[in-house]
Amino acid sequence: MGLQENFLWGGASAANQCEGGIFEDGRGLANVDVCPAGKDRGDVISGRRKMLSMDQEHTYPAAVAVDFYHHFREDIRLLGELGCRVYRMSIAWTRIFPQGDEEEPNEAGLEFYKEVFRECQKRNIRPLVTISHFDCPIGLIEKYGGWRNRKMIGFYLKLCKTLFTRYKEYVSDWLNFNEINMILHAPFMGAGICFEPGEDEEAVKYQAAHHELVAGALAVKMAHEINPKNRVGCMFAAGSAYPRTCSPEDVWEALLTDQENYFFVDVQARGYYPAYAVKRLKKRGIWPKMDPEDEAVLKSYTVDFISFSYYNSRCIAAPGSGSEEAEGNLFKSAKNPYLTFSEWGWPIDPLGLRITLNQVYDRYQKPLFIVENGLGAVDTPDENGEIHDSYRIEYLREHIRAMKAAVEEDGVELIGYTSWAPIDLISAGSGEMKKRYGFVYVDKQEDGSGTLARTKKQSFSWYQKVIESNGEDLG
Ligand code: BGP
Repeated sequence: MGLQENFLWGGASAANQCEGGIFEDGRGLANVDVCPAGKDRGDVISGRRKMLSMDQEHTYPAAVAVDFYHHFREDIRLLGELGCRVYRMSIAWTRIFPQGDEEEPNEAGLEFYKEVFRECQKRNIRPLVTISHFDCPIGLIEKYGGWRNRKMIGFYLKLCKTLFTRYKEYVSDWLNFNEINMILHAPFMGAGICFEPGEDEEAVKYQAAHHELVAGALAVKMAHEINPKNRVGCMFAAGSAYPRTCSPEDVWEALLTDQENYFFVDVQARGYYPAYAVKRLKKRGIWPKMDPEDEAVLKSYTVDFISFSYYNSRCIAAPGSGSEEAEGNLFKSAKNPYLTFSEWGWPIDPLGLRITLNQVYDRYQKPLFIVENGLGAVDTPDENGEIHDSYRIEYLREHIRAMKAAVEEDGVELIGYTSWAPIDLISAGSGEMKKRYGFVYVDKQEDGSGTLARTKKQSFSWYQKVIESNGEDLG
């Protein structure tokens, strides 16, 4: 019993939340660079306020982030010390193709990631690379409107081809899009979409989703052709929807919420639009425009595994039931009276991870990979500069316990677990620095000050033991 010996323990991050260095070595500007911190962020990431460049009034946390661009050797050494067997990271598209539609890639950008992969190799860490983690060149948004345009498929595949060929000897595990279902909730951040006044937003989102689904399938095809060892997974923001009560109306609403989420994985893992989506999109008059070959492409190139982020479950009440709201990973839902909540109001539900793992595995029967799970909290160093983050240990311990139960007692096939995020970084949802997830504290403060020095938190040695014991010693 226990987890398989080669279980992939590790940590996960995203280029735009840790790298900084956005003007270095020929890198171009991306959607994620121009998402400001503060009150306007919500309107920008949802595509309702068009912001395609930086202004003086706002601050842009991705510009420096935690400066992984200049600290990657130290950071990867720390990951090695933690015992990470895998590092999930992403590529900043605009380091490779600064505008997105160039003929030739930017060699300096390619060199940077090669160095990152070499460093991983030195420490026996296997990279798991997200090709697009909320990342779209501004050049492609200005000229083509982002993923609403079918031409994006070609630009994305060009990026894929460059990555698959250039990094053949370093990388064989890939994710095509981070949290693909976020296109419905944060379409500018997820897909570079800004809405025009009066247009049917749902129609635009599902058209863009279709382009990503086709692009993702063609990426699977290309990855397998270039290197038969390549494995490509999809990635979605998971968290089962619970009905607020056993009233059939609440149960029905919860089912609709799950279907909205699973839609993407249904296509990527099974290879076709599920019946409920066909009916509803057609009835709403927003069935996406497709090319004749799309159906065959989706059918032929399904993903090798399914990965997801899990932060919380959702609690769903029928419209008009007047129940209180709770926050969550870019989704709001009803407040679950049986759970406690993080400082950011996200529900804490470890058993929910076991439930989600079971539901996803029952539905697809493909290997699963938990590629994000963690607790965003304010960490305050004590007078000696130490951080006692027992709340984080508690959160992770209970989630890992639930994960192990899903594997050991329920038979779920699980490849690995990468916690979000081993080293503090910028929050995607809020743009804040003070919402920290790491085992390593970065001295970077909300106002941009700080030395960027890295310090291990209490949770560092705890996670080290977890990995060392392959999840047997949870402290
Ligand atoms: C997911 C993203 C990550 C990460 C995480 C935590 O949606 O894939 O990029 O940021 O959520 O969310 P937040 O940063 O909003 O706390």
